[in-house]
Amino acid sequence: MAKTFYVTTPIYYVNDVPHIGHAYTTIAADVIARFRRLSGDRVFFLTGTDEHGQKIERVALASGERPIELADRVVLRFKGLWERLNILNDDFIRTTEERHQKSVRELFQMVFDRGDIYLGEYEDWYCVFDETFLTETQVGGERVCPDCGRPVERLKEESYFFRLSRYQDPLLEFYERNPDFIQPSFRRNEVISFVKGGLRDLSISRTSFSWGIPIPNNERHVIYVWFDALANYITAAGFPHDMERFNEVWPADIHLVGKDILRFHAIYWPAFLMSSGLPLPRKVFAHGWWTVEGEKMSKSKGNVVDPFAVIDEFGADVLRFFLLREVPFGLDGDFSRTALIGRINGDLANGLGNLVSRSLGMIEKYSEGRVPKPGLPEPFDLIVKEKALDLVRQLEEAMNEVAFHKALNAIWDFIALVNKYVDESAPWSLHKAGKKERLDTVLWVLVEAIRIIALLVYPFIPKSAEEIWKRIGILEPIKSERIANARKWGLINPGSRIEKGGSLFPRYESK
Ligand code: ME8
Repeated sequence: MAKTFYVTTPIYYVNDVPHIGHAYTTIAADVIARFRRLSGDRVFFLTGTDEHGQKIERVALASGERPIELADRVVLRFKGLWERLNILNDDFIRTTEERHQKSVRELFQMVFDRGDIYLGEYEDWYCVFDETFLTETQVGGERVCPDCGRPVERLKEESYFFRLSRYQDPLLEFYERNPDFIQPSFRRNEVISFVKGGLRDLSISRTSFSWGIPIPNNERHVIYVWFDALANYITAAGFPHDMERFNEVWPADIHLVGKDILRFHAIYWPAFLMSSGLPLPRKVFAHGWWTVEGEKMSKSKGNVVDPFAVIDEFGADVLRFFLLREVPFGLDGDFSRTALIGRINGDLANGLGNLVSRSLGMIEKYSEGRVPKPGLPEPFDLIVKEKALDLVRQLEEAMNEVAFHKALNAIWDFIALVNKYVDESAPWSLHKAGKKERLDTVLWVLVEAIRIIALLVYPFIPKSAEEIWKRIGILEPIKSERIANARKWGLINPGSRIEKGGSLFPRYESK
């Protein structure tokens, strides 16, 4: 039996409510998961929340709550957002759950038994916001975090260390043998040169606060929040409570992360796993960073985009579509109202929406609302057919590269072609001229093309795809359809009743 396809998002910190950056990663994972399910794979799609650590403890304290109260409150915001975005995750992990605490202690013990953990003293810098240890050189004279720019703190405390230095060569060999492990490739090069620059042993426990998982046999220490957090990926797969399932699900096929946390996933995580003897994930894909109207998103600037507000105004599918269509996956992008409205009016309203509404409108008008029976095809019909059948191949290729933008480009090129087919075939003139058989053929080709489009856009804009599916008269739910049927031409049944319906994607005025 084929292995379950396992896709993950980062687990998000509960110190803050979700914004479009978090939505981005989770939407991308959902698209992969839906695409895989359509392709017939068994899928395990995991997301969740990262609830321990000094940052969470401090933020809770500042708001007069216990850390778990803060977590219990914020986790609802994340779960609520995933529901509104139609995210179909198979599990949701919270690091405060018992199954996870057990898993972290077990992993720690395995690494310890391997001789990779020793007690020492940490004396250097720490960024609480990024929960990351930093050296003198990294913080510079200004004493700020090179990643987030916030002031860092001086630490001097007893600490357990992980012998990361021991894994420098094994990691380099692993990257060499698995050239696709880190994607995109320019990120891979960054990681490799970082590792070649030398790896210091990593502090993996803290004593100066208590909100975390205590170290087995030395409860004064809590386990470093990144060691804790990364282990979520194996916990949810069944480690160590259900090893049969674990062996079926693990390793992860893809960890999706933002570029900010690639180092943790591409260096620390594989090193912990190598040490414990567990298999390594197959791929870590780091996507880019969103700015807003050209500026870095930040609370102090007050420009953080609330995904709930975007969904209220434009709908979940629009947000899903925009984030994956606007920017090549892997590169940075800019979120702006103008760009968003441009995509809605252009791609969604004029492109897909218009194609569906005019095609179904003509069937209503010229064919009594039923899919007609086609006659013999003409050359342009055959071009549409050929392009439609080639689309699945292009989509699969793009999805294998995790290139959502390429997938959407291919689909929207096809939509443009079919819109052109409508213009050139001019069904209204065929009707006027009484060319019934030709008219029927054109209308049939249109429904067939729309069927394939609906299936292929389903992972990206599931609600709209479902709606189109219903309107073209297919009774079985789209989610139980298989992508293989997008490789077949002629599946739509003449005689099916279509439903024109209202506008799928209303146009917006850009202010
Ligand atoms: O780092 N643009 O959690 P986090 C794009 N708990 N993506 C963004 C973004 C932006 N402006 N801002 C955030 C953590 N993200 C850890 C992860 S995993 C074992 C532990 C996304 O709440 C992006 O995926 O800070 C980034 O990696 C993640 O949110 C960071 O979320």
